[in-house]
Amino acid sequence: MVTPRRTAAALLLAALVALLGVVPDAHGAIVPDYQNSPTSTNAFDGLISGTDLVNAGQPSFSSVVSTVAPLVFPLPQINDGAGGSSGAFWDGSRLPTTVTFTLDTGINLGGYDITQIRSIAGFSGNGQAQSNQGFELLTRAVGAGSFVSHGQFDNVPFTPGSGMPAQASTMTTLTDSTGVIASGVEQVRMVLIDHGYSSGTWDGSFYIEVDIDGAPTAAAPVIPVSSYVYDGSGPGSQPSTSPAFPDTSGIELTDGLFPTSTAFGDSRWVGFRDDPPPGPGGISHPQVTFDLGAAHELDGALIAYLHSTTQAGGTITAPEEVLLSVSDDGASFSTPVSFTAEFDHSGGDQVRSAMLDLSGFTGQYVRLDFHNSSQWTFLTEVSFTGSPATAVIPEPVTAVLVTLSLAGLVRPLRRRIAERT
Ligand SMILES: [Ca+2]
Ligand SMILES: [Ca+2]
Repeated sequence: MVTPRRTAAALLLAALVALLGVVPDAHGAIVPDYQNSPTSTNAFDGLISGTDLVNAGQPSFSSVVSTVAPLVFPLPQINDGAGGSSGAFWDGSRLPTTVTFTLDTGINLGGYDITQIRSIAGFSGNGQAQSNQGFELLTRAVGAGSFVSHGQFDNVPFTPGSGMPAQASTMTTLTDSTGVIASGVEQVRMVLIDHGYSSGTWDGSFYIEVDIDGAPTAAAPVIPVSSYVYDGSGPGSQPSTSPAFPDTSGIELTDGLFPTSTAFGDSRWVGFRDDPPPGPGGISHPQVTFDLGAAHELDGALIAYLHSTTQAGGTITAPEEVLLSVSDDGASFSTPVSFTAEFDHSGGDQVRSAMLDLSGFTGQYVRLDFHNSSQWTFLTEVSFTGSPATAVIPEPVTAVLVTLSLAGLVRPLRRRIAERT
């Protein structure tokens, strides 16, 4: 069955919120630390990191963009590891603006655990007003369609005025009570606010540097596959491989071995084609069902395939669609879910991997139904990540529910019993 993970727990938590006014907070609480110097632009420059996740040149950094371009002092200086006047400046007419850092998820497919975010602002001349800073922090996890807000953090100690010192700086450091602000993160977004002193030369904020610290999110464990079959029970699906490119011993898809080249003749490829070939508008349509040995809460699937434009007349291509369904008993399968965007049809000859997001799927059996309008589909590896299915209700919640049931349910029942007697 397709059972959204923790649905029962979520419902119970919602009930608790309604009953007790408890606000569940899966990620703990952000711990902000606000500091400032009323006398120095460079008070915090010594803390600037040149090796944080978003520092220019780090392999974990992909890009930074802003919805409104800074004035004179350009955006790339916000993550260049340098202090002094190396920063990005938005005057009041350019605020609010949204700055989005994108982390590289080509290597670290699971995204990053964000442990600390530090923003340093400061300037000389009219430094105090432009050292004030404030932003809303948001993050987006790999595969998530939207951002999650973690709150707004204002560090606005200075009131502009004629007596303002020429130099000043502020530093906002955000950590989390759990140690991790967010997990599986692909993008970090800061909506920089206008702190309100927008008259004349006192307006805007000068951001010297933003450092984002963390580490790659640990990948979910790979689930050992007990066995798999080419069952061919789907409409038009094929019950076996092509005799020319067989699955030797029936283990080639899960033996962890990849072809050493893109040549389709490599024995580590398992090939499928429409039969009899070449069928007009033919399909290459294998269907494979994997037995994971026991029920698992799935996290993801990796499917390694061949895409070739130069061999066999360009008839070996990425699948156009994979339908995925799960089952607890190997007989009754869930309604198939379609994956298309994960398969790359661009460019030339490559061994490619598609990563399917399977969060929310639970089952012992996973069925993949490949659709391909090309003559051939070539596969080499399929693997799944996740963990054994367990009870989903956390202990503390269970304990509270027991208390609630005693207080809220048992007593009325006793009362009704008492009223009847
Ligand atoms: Ca940096
Ligand atoms: Ca800088």
